[in-house]
Amino acid sequence: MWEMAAVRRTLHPALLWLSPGKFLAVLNVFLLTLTAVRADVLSEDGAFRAGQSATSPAAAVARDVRYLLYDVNPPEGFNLRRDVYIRMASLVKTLRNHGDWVLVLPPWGRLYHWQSPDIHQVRIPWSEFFSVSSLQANVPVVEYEEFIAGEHSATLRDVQRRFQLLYVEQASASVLVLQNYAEGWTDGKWEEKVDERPCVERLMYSRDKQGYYRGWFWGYEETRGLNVTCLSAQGHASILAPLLLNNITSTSVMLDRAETLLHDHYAGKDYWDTRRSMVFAKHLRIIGDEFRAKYLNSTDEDDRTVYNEDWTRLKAKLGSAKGGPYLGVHLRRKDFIWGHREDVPSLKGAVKKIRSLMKKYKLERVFVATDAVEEELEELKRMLPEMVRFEPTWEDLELLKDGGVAIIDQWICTHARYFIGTALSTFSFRIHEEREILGFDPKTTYNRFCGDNEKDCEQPTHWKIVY
Ligand SMILES: Nc1nc2c(ncn2[C@@H]2O[C@H](COP(=O)(O)OP(=O)(O)O)[C@@H](O)[C@H]2O)c(=O)[nH]1
Ligand SMILES: [Mg+2]
Repeated sequence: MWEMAAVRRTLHPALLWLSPGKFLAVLNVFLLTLTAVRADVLSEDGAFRAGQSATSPAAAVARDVRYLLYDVNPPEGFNLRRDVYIRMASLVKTLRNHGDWVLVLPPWGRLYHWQSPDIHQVRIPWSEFFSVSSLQANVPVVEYEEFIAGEHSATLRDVQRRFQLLYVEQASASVLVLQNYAEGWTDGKWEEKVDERPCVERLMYSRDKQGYYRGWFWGYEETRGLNVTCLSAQGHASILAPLLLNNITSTSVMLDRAETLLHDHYAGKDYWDTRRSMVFAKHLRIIGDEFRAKYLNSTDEDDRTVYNEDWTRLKAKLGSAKGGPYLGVHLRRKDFIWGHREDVPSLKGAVKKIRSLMKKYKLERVFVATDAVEEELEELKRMLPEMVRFEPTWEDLELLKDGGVAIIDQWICTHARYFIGTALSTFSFRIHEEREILGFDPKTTYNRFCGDNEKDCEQPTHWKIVY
């Protein structure tokens, strides 16, 4: 890092007096030197001197840091992606037993469900949805923008953007595209394994003229892959550790289709540590809390849901949370009803259940989170006129984005006296976990609607926190 501090100090004045042509030439050499050797420093007079920082211990240390990047199958939604983060955090913890690895947070964007028109929803940093310092208390993470800024000065980065001299070593990774085995399980036997294999699906990366791989890369056009390999993988996330440690030499490695890997230990301590560290961004919690107070007569003191920002200190006793005087409902529609799933109710069936729960728990208010289309929403309002919904104005939506609104919906459902969700929805599952963290009685949490004609309506599983 010292090396770059020196660059930052000297680059700026040196550039000011250079003519554009000369400037570009110098910059070009600068970039090449940085990328190829990274051991050269710019001296006071703007010339290059090689070899200085190669002896600097700080630089040597900095070079030892390795970065794990990942991405998920494009059609997957927000809440499965949150689950994949847990798997990757677990892998990074394993890698950190052998070296200094950092997890790079994949920017949010281009999600299928984020359909609000006219809102720019790509390259969204995690800080818009989560408290990054809370994540960091679990495992070292870095936002993507910080990662590409990395060892390069802000000045240099701006210059690169302006002149489109795009190659940044930091932003290039060996890309490993994970996939299942083409042949499935051999002999019907499950075993954990990883092998380099021909790509099963069409590769979503293509080579450019310079020989680098272009791909989605969260909408960052300057990011490229140095090489792309398909890996068939079957097993828990950490089975990749030996390969990443011993066979891959690039500083940064990206796992695409990371959802292929399973949890190291689902619902174990490490799982829950990571899950608990995924604290929602403060501004979203505040908006949710204000809404609860204003429309649902719900405050943390009355509801015994006092939160601790420091997740490492939040350890609520099971059954201690009371929750606000309202029923929380997550009613997943859209693709869940298009498939005519038999475990999803009709609106009429859902309203009937809602009314019976309100009666049973003596609740006069009901908060409904749903992705229902406008038509269904109108129908729902007709049948359940008293329902309360969080309805952002366009200005709010532009600020919070679809992801922020979804989190606020989840936060409000989390604080309800009683919650009922939709079968197999990861959106509902995340609410279960959040309520578990706050210390709700499991009976008030692990509930789901049944389909109108569903015979065996199995209720969700209670996963207890391991502290
Ligand atoms: N605001 C809001 N968005 C929702 C709700 N239900 C679904 N969505 C949107 O639809 C997406 C559903 O995808 P996903 O997160 O994968 O959950 P799943 O498909 O239900 O397992 C969410 O990420 C939201 O963008 C809801 O109740 N409120
Ligand atoms: Mg989904």
